[in-house]
Amino acid sequence: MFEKVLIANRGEIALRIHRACREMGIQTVAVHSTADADAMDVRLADESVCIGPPQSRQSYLNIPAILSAATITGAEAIHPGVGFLSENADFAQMVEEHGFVFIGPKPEHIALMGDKVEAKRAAARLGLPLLPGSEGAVGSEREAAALAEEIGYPVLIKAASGGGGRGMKIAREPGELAGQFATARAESQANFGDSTLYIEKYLLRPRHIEVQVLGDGKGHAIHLGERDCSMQRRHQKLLEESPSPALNDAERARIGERAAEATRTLGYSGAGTFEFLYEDGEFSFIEMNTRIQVEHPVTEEITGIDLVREQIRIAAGHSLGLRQEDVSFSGHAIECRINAENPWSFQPSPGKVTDYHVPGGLGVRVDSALYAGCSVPPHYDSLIAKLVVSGQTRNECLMRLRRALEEFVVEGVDTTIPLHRKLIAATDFINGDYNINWLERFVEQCDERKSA
Ligand code: MV4
Repeated sequence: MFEKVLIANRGEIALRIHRACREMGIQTVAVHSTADADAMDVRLADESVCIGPPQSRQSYLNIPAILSAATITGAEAIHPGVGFLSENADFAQMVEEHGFVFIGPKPEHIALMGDKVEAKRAAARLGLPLLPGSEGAVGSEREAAALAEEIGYPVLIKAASGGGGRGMKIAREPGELAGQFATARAESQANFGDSTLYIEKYLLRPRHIEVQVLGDGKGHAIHLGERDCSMQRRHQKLLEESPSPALNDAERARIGERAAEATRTLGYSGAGTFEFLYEDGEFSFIEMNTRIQVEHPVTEEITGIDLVREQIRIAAGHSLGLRQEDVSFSGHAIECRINAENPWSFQPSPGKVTDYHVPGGLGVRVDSALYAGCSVPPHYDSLIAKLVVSGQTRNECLMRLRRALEEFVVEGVDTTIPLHRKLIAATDFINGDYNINWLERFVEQCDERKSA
């Protein structure tokens, strides 16, 4: 096992990785920008190295500075966390070339899944269900129009280099296709330096359901069930739960087994997530994420498996100790993302946290690097805490979540806590009856929004 790991990230997820390392007896190195010098994740690490000024480009995305920090501290492996360099295949490659271990999948798998056209081709080969659409890239507007007639409107034009909702354009009827195709092409070229596009049938009211997998690259792979991530707005997830209230046990087992099988056939190593849209009882693969995800704790809560520890063990060359039959699913878990932002306008709200009190008790977990008196810098993602609540049933989980949100105190910055309190009281949410469009409409109807 590694003796020392460098954590190439910040905040809540950096602390989460530190915790896994600590329990495994691994020394940690924090890297940080000047804006994060007093952060809790930096304080708790065994060593820390300042790698640059606040701007991400000059610090958390500064590859030479991170590799230098690993060299001078004698770290053996680098964990990229989420965001920043976590899905950068060139970074993973460079880490290995400099003699360190990248705690994540092989660079070729990161690159494969980063190209959404190649990812879909791979998914097709692996036997995963896909939406009707182009096989590979669409070369011209004429080709797109012909294909759209075949699959039927509405269609969605997506960028091969996009993902996570970036670079998508809807054509609702034939008259919209040419314009949307041209716009998608221009925006994709401008944003990603790549104008490759593909098209799919556009689903109007899907749920977003993703399957967590672990592979060891040596022929073993398992799934850890699904997470329902439909509660989102503008591609920012607000709340995630597992199991999904939309699936029955047969659907759950079937999609899990297919994802595990795909992971095994790929020879994938590490943690990964297959994203699906789910509508009318059908799953359709859309993307694969080749990193640990923000919402991984809900899976940990219902399986009891430490996903970051598994990532580290796999990266250190261990075979997956767990077999599918060793994984048991128990109860229900919900994560609320607490962001430092106005809950009605979603405007970021950086600043000094003047008071802080976290909820506790049975089934309540808070992953956060916040403390009373700390600063939330304006330069980064606004996620400041994850409230993860579990219970034996979804109803118990909901009751516990309600009281945990009542206890949570964050003063000095605006947070999404008031929105969570309101949304978990909504009948549709209580009934598990929501899709990816639900939250947008809910927020529009909130009176608080008008005065925000
Ligand atoms: C779609 C779709 C409807 N139909 N594809 C957005 C993020 C990216 N991962 C794929 N996305 C979507 N692809 C087809 N053919 C709707 C979305 C989508 C979405 C998906 C998951 C979670 C939230 C979303 C919000 C808006 C749109």
